[in-house]
Amino acid sequence: MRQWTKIKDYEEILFDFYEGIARITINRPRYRNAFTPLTVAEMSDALYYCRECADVRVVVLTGAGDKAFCAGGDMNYKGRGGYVDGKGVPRLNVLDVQKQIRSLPKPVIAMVNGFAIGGGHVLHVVCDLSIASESAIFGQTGPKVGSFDAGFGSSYLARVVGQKKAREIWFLCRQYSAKEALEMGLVNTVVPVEELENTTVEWAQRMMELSPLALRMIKAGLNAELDGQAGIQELAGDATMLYYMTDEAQEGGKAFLEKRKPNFSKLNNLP
Ligand code: S0N
Repeated sequence: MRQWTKIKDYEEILFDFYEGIARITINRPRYRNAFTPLTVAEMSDALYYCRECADVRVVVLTGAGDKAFCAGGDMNYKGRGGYVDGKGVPRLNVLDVQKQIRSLPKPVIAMVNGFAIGGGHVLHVVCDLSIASESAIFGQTGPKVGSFDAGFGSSYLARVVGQKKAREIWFLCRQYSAKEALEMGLVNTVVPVEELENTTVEWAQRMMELSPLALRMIKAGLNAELDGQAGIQELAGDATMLYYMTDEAQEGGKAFLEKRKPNFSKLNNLP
């Protein structure tokens, strides 16, 4: 039995850590882990921690209990304009979390057991990898329940499974088995439920043996192709970070502070 250590207390999520892996668990099993504005705010806070903390190398997103990964937005909170928070403000703050997952410079694995439905399905789609139990069930429901996600939930879904399949998923609002999800490339692997956590940890450990910077650049590059100027900004930000590590960039800054002309002549000029 693996010992996960609690990172921080929240009301609607669990957040714990095991040997480089931070695990965020949506903890509303009574509602099939449907998320409220608070759940989403807490996920956002935990993801921010994951970004800042150097000890976190891989993030796992999952749902509590054996019934659901996440059943999307909690419809008890749905008002006009979004899901209404404790102050009466309607929000679609899950969109911010989708962006956070996508731009986190570390791999994020969705560990899916049970239903991944609606906005919960989109959450697994935006993760870098999805590992499903044999009983996992996938699907969008928006057009059936008065909502839709025409952002990553549609466009990135289409990049993952192809345009025809993405349209089928949204236009028919069917549910798909884990086997079907694997066949359409919607998940990376399917394992018996007893092996779900072990497999997820093994995949995370495998990634932690590899160069974190290489994985970071690959993630940014894969995003950049799809995310327009925001994607390029991310990749360019990483390039800038690497440039700042060079003597060349150091010399520029140093020269300015020493009020002299920079001397870039002795530095390597690779072909
Ligand atoms: C998940 C389903 C298939 C499970 O069925 P099952 O096992 O038969 O359980 P149930 O008896 O149905 O459920 C158990 C209890 O859990 C409650 N519950 C389940 N899902 C939700 C939910 N989403 N909100 C609130 N409660 C939920 C049930 O009501 C039940 O409670 P009791 O015991 O009191 O009866 C099945 O539950 C199901 O189909 N659920 C609904 C799934 C769904 O349609 N989700 C989509 C919701 N909308 C979004 O996700 C939108 C996301 C979003 O925020 C967004 C993001 C970007 C852009 C736009 C949007 C947007 O607003 O659309």
